[in-house]
Amino acid sequence: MGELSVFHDHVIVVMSGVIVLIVYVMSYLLLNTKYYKNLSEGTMIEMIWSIVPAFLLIILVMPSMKVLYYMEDVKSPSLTFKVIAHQWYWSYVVPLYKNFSYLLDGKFFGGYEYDSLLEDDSMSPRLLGCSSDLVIPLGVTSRLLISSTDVIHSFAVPVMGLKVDAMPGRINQLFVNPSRMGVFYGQCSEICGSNHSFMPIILKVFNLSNYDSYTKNLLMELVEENVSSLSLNI
Ligand SMILES: [Cu+2]
Repeated sequence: MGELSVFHDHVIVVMSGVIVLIVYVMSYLLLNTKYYKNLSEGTMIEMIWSIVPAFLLIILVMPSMKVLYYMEDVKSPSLTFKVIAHQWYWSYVVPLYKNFSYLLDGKFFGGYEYDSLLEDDSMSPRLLGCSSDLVIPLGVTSRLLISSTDVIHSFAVPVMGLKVDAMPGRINQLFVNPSRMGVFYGQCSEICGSNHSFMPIILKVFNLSNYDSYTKNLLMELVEENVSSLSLNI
């Protein structure tokens, strides 16, 4: 997202120069009452108005391609989160404590799965409250695997520069390495049916120690649900 922001500023600077020049030349020509009736060609000015725009396009394309490839680049993630879209809610599978898998009462658990539905809460803006959030750690490269069970949705958290379609039968991936803690809002961004507007996303970034205790709590919940007699000491 930082790279995208820098690219945006770069484009704004170049485009402002172009717009000022074009508006100046156009208004100058419109207001001018004199003309040179024998003028039919001018090699030098034609060279300039061909080469300068081509050069400007190259200046715009180079950083654009850089950001594009950087976004698609496969980093080496420490954690993997699964995001599954449904009509009309999200479900998440998040890694367990210390990114381990656990065998509880003979059942294998590689992650904690839960649903996140629209739910009004006083903290969130209207229609952006969720019954549960996606929590990721600060300063760690995480991978989000995004898919869908019914129709095409789109997982989008604009402030983090995240947006990818959730396609049924297909897995898309996003990488995120947040540089600050906080609560970040998103929504489904592909018209997916009548309740399309009612499947918000809350992405929370915790620092590592809070993230550790959060995943520990998830594991304890899993243990409580699945282990009847055993007492685990974690
Ligand atoms: Cu959707």
